[in-house]
Amino acid sequence: MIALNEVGFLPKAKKQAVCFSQGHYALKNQNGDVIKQLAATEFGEDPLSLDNCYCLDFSDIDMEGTYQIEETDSGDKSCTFIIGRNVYDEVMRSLLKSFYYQRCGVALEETYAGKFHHACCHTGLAKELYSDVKREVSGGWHDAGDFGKYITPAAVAVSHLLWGYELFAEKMPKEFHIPESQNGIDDLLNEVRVELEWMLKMQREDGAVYHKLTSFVHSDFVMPQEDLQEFLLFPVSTLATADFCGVMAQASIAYRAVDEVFADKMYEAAKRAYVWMREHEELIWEKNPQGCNTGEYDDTVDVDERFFAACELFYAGRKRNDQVVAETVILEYAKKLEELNAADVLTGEDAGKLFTGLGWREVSGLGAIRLLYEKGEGLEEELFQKVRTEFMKTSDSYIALSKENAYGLAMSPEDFWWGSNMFVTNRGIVLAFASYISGDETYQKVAESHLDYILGKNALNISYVTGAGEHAFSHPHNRVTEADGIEETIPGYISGGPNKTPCDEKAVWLIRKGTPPMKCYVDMWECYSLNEITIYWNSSLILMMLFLM
Ligand code: G3I
Ligand code: 9MR
Ligand code: ZN
Repeated sequence: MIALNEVGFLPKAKKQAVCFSQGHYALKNQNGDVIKQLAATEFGEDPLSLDNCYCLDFSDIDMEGTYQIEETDSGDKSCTFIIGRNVYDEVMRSLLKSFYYQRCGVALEETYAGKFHHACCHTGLAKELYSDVKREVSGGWHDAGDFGKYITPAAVAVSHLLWGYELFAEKMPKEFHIPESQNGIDDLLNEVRVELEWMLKMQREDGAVYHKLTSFVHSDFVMPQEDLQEFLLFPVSTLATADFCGVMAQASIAYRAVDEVFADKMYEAAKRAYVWMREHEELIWEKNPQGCNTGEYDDTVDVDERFFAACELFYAGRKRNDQVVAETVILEYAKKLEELNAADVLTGEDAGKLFTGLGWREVSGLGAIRLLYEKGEGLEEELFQKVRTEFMKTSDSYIALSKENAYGLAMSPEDFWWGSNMFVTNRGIVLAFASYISGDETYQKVAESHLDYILGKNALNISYVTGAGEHAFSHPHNRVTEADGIEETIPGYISGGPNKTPCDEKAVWLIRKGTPPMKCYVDMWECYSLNEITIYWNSSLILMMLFLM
């Protein structure tokens, strides 16, 4: 087995493969001509896979073309792959298009969805969980392989995508064949608006935002239009309200140039959320009631969400000469985060780190990216330097960590939780952004390994993106792909990936105790704790790729 990025490499990128014996390796072109003999460097036992690994490097080859690596004694071959400037264009397009396939409350027409078209779903009024209040809250994207819609992951997905647009609009396809295409606005903004419009409906008149909108229990594996359960509005939370504030402020910046009315509407919504958030400084969030099994997005620390909200609204306000957030508020939350970190209270991505969380539970990194991108303008130099120092410190620790395994990943064996692929892509973003602000390419080079891993350079020799690469996974835990009766899987979805503590019935049964973290995965649709898809895993991969393209 020779594991590498099955889609291929940009000419300028680092190019490496992992193999499992000393052997004799040759890089061959399409005609079978040997382009280069590759020496295998022994790494030793890799702590993430427990395999004895060897590394091959052919970074110096930058000629565009189709290639393959062969072990000449055994005839063992890698996938064929491409070196080319446009090598990721198609994957990027399909990753972006996936959000269209997640749309709720509308029919997916054949013109845009092709064979994956389906009728309109989830259009009834939703009822507040503990009252008879009903609201019209249709629209947006299904969160994942389930049909629920949750504010905190939605905010994170939108934020990733808008950063992609703010930093790299020119690298994104202008159109990806959705109903709004050719309306004069880039499709990224068209598609993201679908989610933003839904989020706006989720805000109460007093500014607070409902935590989620789901049925009481997950539906069976049916098409969305066949799920006729009532959607419920779950109690407002400070987590959802702060995240909403942050992302609406951010979006008010991104949409200003194309639709001022919409931008103003979001800005005002962000302000109302902010006022409510400041009036409720204690965490408000409820666990699922007994019997309810839809996503909890459980989080008992809302300080990072508040930090994100404050950073975005501060800069959105500055851009329109309207100061709502006092500089001291950002400082206040930054200090609280430091205290929590010192007390070891932060979990998940943020555990032991500061200002780098980019997942549904930890969003301090979203606030930090804004603050660093704006070079701390208008803030005390000390605050800016603190955030920058912590951000770079974590990036340095990621470089050190990446040297400990054969795959060059900023991952430790402990990091392979449910959704480990997002840990990989979020860390890739942190590294790439460290290069972006420091001008030091070293971080970016390490980030490249993270893309390689997702696209096939891993112990299972599998690409975690549907439709991308020879060994792409194809049985996601996704109600639509299972229920549509179509053989082909919708392309452009990243899997949650290996999970050393799986908890769905099938995976618990299949993954034997002691399996190395990187191998705790099977491509089976039943395994939601290994193989589901979500909007925020897709958005994270998109943002990471844009940095690297
Ligand atoms: O990172 C922490 C670690 O610090 C801690 O020590 C450890 C102890 O349990 O937990 C780790 O957190 C894990 C977390 O994912 C990491 O992001 C949790 O164990 C794990 O349970 C959690 O899984 C989440 C899962 O829901 C269950 O809550 C996934 O991240 C999250 O993506 C997933 O989201 C689901 C929704 O509920 C419903 N819709 C589909 C979606 C995707 O599967
Ligand atoms: O299918 C559901 C998946 O989308 C969620 O991530 C997961 C956690 O909320 O729950 C899955 O639904 C399972 C339910 O929790 C328990 N019974 C089996 C369901 C999947 O077949
Ligand atoms: Zn729906």
